[in-house]
Amino acid sequence: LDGLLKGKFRGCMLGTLLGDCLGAPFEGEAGSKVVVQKYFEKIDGPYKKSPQKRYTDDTAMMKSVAKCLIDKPSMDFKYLANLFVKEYYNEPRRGYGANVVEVFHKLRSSKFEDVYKPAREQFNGTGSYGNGGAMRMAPIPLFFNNNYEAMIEAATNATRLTHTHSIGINGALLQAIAIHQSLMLDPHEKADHQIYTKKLIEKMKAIETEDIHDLLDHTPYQTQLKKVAELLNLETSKKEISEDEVVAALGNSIAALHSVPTSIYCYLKAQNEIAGIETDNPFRRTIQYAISLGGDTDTIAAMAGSIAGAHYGEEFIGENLRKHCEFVDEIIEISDELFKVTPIS
Ligand code: R7I
Ligand code: MG
Ligand code: MG
Ligand code: MG
Repeated sequence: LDGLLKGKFRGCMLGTLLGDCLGAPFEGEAGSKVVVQKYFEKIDGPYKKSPQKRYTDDTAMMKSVAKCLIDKPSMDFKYLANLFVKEYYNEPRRGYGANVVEVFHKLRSSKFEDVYKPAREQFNGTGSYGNGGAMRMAPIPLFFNNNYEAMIEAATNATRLTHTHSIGINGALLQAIAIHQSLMLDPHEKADHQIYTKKLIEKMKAIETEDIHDLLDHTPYQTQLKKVAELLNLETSKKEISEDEVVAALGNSIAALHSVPTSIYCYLKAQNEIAGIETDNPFRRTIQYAISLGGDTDTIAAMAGSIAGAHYGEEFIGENLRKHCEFVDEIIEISDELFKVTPIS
């Protein structure tokens, strides 16, 4: 059982890395199943040496979250803010969100006096609703897999360092909850998408309680999740849903509300065959399909990949895909260190 969980840790962390690296070349493009199928045929075909795909801010920040848990298992958010800033100034050209860099500048110049203040000041005080909190979530549901309440609290605070808009925070919480749910599943069995989405909606009901005054819908994630469930139900009754329809219904942007539910949809849909995606492997199918939707491809593939990786575990992640990405061995090492410090009941 220990080995199973260790493999799921690796699968989840590699899911972020591989989705990020393989999705990054398509960020901001219109989706295309045909183009992305050809791309994956090359990557997953007979190995030809080629420059490895580089990871972006998604993995850079996820790595800091993992390091924080490894170094300070009781979670020290000032330390985490330091790690984010150090990482950014070391390698600023990793494709960070346009506005979040302002937070890093302010954190540094204020000497980390109040680590939550710079994020609160973003966008004239509303805070960012970008998916930057959600994209780096993976280590938190892994470490707190035994303690749901502690997971929610840590995920909230880790997000608030850069994102304070309730959409930004609740998107990160939904991502953590999805990983947490998938971690509990048997790698060789499919998740029942009706039960899976119903559970997510129930948990979001407990989270989307405060009125969000600047929004017409006060339970936006529950609304999105109901759409996810509807799309999957339509597919069960044999109706094919096009990528355009998915994007129109759920979105594919850098807004957390229009990317986290999309990632969950990608993962659940890719449990089964998808026309135009030629692979038997559900992990590859998840990230390939996510990238086919276009838009924020690195992040949607990274988030879908980490949920899928938490379900299937490392053994479903093929050698070919790994060879084309930088930092694979390092992520495995970090994942194993995280596993070592994780409290097991
Ligand atoms: O959320 P964040 O870390 O960006 C993550 C994304 C991922 O796709 C990464 O791969 C990377 O490419 O960036 O960074 P932020 O700068 O906080 O938010 C990203 C963008 O979302 C901002 O630059 C804005 O365009 C938009 N945005 C908002 N726009 C208006 N009002 C986020 N919050 C707001 C808002 O409140
Ligand atoms: Mg990125
Ligand atoms: Mg608000
Ligand atoms: Mg992105």
